[in-house]
Amino acid sequence: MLAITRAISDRLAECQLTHLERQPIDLVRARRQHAAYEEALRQAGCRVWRLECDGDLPDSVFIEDTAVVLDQLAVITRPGAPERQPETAAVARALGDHRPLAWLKEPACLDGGDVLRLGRTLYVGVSRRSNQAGVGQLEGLVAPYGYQVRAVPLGACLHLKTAVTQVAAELLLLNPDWVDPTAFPGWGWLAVDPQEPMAANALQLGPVVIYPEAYPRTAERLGRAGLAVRSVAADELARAEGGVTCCSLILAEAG
Ligand code: CIR
Repeated sequence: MLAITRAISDRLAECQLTHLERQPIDLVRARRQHAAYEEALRQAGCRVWRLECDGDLPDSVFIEDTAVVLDQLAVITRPGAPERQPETAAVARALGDHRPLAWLKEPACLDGGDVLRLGRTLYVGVSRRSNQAGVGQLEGLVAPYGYQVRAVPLGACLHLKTAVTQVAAELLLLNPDWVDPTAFPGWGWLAVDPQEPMAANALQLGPVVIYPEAYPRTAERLGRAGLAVRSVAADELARAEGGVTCCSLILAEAG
C-alpha cells in the first residue's frame, strides 16, 4: 500500500473551522504528531510519500479531501470550502503517476472525507462540503467500473467519516446521533462511547486500526471487539478539525 501524505503548512492555524472555536495550534507539536502518524502508517505496511506543503494553503495536510482513489481511477474532488480548492492541483500531479484521473466540475462540491467506500459501494455524506451535484458526478465517473453511489444524510458533524468509518471486515464504528446505522445494510456496527462523540473516525489498514489516543472509552470498545488498536496522538491536528483518515490517501500499488 502507498500512503500519500502532505506536510503541514505554517498557516495551519488559519484553517477552516466549522464546529470548533479557533484556538492556538502548536505547529512543532502538530508536526511531531504528524510524523508519528506517518510512522504508524509505515508500521501498518504502507510506503509513505509525503508531498510538500503549499505554504499558502492552511488545510493542505488534510489530503483525504482532495481525491477519491479507487483501484481503477482517482477522482479529483472539488472541495466544498472554496479556499481549499487550490489544494487539488499538487495532489492530482502526484496521483497521475498511479491512476487515470477524472475531475469533478462546478457545480459539484465534494470532500473526500464525505466518501466511505465499502466494497463496491461509495457512501457519500451530503454535508456542508458535499452536494447532490457532487454525488451525481461521482456516480457518473465510477459507475462504469461497477461502483454504486449512495447519498447519506448527515447530522451536525463535518464529514461522513466524522460519523462513521470501517474498522474490520464487516464492522463499522459510528456515532448513531450523526448517521443512521440502517443506511449501511448488511454491515455490523459498534457505537462510539456517548462521552466521545468525535470518536468514530478510525483508519483501518488490514488488521490494524490507527486510532486517536483521545478516545480511550471507545478504544476499549474496539479492543473488546477483538480489534488491534494502534493508538496515535492526534489532538493538535484535531484543533483544526482533522482526524486520522483525513491525513492520508491510501492506495494499492501496482505489482
Ligand atoms: C476543514 O475544515 O476543511 C479542515 N480544517 C479539516 C478537514 C478535515 N478533513 C477530514 O476529516 N476529511
